[in-house]
Amino acid sequence: MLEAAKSALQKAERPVTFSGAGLSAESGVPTFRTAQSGLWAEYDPMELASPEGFAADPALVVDWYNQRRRTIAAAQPNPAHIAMALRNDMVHITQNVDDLLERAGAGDLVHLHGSINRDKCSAGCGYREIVDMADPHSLRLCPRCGHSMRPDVVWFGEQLPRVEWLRADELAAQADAFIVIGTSAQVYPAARLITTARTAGATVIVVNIEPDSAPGIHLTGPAGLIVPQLLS
Ligand code: BV8
Repeated sequence: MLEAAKSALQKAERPVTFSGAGLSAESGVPTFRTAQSGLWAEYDPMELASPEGFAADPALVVDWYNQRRRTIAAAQPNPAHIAMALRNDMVHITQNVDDLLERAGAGDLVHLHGSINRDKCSAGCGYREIVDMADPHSLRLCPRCGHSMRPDVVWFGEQLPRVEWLRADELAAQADAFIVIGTSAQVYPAARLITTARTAGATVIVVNIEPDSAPGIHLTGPAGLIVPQLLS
């Protein structure tokens, strides 16, 4: 399977990667759905990553993001991030909000669900700020308009950023190789990109620790081991 995938990639002129939480798992960043450990065990991430959750308890949601920020700040890009960063002939679409691909040196990135290393005004006045991930602010007010600041990520029930979504949809429709790395493909509309690419005739290559029956070339195993073999 690896040889078939490598040969398809060699022929590809418009290869695109599409990644999820499994890409960062080996860096020690918990995947979105792993049971929340310790303090957060009793909370549902789907609740916390939502406007309703933030409205109900903004300080709790900010603390949850800040714990994730500290984990990401202490993490290092793994060999999969580094192998992807070296392939600057590829565009990397990611559902991940961490900055590990940037820290690995990746150039052309499309963050569909925003970035956890930024805060924005919750009232939409446009104010944004880069966050010190190792020592993030607790809940605070927007210096421009006085409303609460919030993480600059896309919550459940929120629209994806228009420019990024349109670009990702276009890339998936034109890709001739679409490499799906570490995602359960449960969240829409992001997951729809896989169908878009497949329908448009791309070779879909799936890298996941779990076997999968969807059409495509499946490379089952950890991204940190397989992605460098695939992309080198
Ligand atoms: C929207 C940022 C329009 C925040 C995230 C019913 C049916 C269908 C859709 C819906 C529905 N009800 C509601 C919806 C829409 C909803 C949705 O899709 N819900 C799902 C859960 C059913 N979508 C939305 O709300 C989206 N917006 O639809 O807007 C709209 C607007 C207004 C009103 C109506 C409609 C917005 C979704 C964005 C949510 N934000 N992240 C934050 O991070 O805090 S989603 C978040 O979860 C991630 O970004 C990612 O997208 C998702 C997690 O998925 P994965 O990345 O795949 O991670 P997961 O843990 O699931 O899987 C890990 C995978 O890796 C596994 O397969 C595992 O086997 C593998 N793996 C693990 N380790 C490794 C590995 N693989 C390789 N190597 C390893 N080492």
